[in-house]
Amino acid sequence: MRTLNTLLIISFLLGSQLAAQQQASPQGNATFIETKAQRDRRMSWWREARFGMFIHWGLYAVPAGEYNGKRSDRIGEWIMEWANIPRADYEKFAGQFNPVKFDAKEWVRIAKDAGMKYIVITSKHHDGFAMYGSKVSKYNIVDATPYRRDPIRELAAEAKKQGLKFCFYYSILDWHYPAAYVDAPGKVPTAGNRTTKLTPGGKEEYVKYMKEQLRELITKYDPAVLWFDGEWQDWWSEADGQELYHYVRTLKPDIIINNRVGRGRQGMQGMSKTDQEYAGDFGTPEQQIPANGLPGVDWESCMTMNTTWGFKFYDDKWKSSEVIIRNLIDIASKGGNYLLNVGPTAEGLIPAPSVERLAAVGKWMKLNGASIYGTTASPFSTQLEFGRATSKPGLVYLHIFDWPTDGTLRVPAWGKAVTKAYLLTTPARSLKFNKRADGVTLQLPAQAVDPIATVVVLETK
Ligand code: JFZ
Repeated sequence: MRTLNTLLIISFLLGSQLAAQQQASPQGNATFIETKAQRDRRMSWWREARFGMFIHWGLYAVPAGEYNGKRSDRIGEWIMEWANIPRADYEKFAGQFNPVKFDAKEWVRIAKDAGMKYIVITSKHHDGFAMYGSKVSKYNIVDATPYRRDPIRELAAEAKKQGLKFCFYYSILDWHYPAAYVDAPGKVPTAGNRTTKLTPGGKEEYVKYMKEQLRELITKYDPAVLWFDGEWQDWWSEADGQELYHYVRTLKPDIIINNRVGRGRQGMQGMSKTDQEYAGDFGTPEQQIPANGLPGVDWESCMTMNTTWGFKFYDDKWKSSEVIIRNLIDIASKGGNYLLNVGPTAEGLIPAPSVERLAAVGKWMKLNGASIYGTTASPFSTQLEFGRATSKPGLVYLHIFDWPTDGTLRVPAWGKAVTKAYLLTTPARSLKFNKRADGVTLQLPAQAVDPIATVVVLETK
């Protein structure tokens, strides 16, 4: 009955934006009513974008992976957990957080030049510290740091100015909220932990707090996506997730919300379970790329460039530009988005190795972006031996990772006839091709144009 009432209120509030047809796909929302056409419209910018920047920035950038001389292989933004730091001590990082070198325009330029179409930044991570000027908690960058400014306001304005979508990460797990405590062997009760407990009555109070912060975030900065996290607490249920999903969509009907709002996520693999409908619009594989895409399922792989999300000054295990570019292609060929992370320093700088790699991706995207943006998954039934493929109506893009030594590329059949073939960078020069029973062969130049990935375009009918 409560659900029915809520639905009636929502339908009333949103009027014709919502139709009375329940979405019933694995990614459907048990919580919000819209037609497939409405959902497709809401998701369209995100599906076309294919590539975004994740930014993990918070107080953890101050210790930068070292506490009392102790370092760890663990991720930097979890230092309050792995170094067992009591709340009162962790709070002291706020007094040392003064990112005077932060330059919103430069951050957005770095993302844009890399070919990224959206930015997702941590508004509040597990440590509970708000990176924006929050009125509901003094534990925020304006009120608790010498910086006294709101970098999020500047970043949101700059992203919009430069034509990128601006989005928020928000953690449900909160190590700083007074009602939250840790009950684990060897652990300080106010330190960070994978899971927390809440004092009696604490949950209602905390949910109210989250909702107030989310209202601030949505009304002040107008984010295009809300990327929840930290949902794996035993005090957080799927019903809670659905309710929160509903709340956020009510504040901004066309917003997009990830599946970590509820309990549908299948671990780090990240896709939603299919035994029932779960809250959330897209799956969130973490540090991995699914072996295959799933037709009709929206997903986004988030990945680091080294081995941490939040800045650690000694993490130098950087992925090469080649790996990063091929990951982007691999993900697009499976119908997903790539959310690639940077972890800025406490001074407000994106680390130079990240900037260099993003510039290399941008150089490739400038020439080859047509084979990524607005594409859908590979039309081939098996993975190609030489690389990957994406498609658009009437077009197939082949991404060649391994250049054939004899100059002949063997492409398996996929049920369409090729009418023309050329390299994406030289469309005026056609490539010779031969139709065969089992597909088509193409005559390529002797050398790869780009050893990371050369793109061949096939026009089809
Ligand atoms: C989460 C965060 O914990 C992490 O700090 C980062 O923000 C990443 C993008 O998302 O990663 C996870 C998710 C789940 C678990 C651990 C880390 N888990 O279930 O233990």
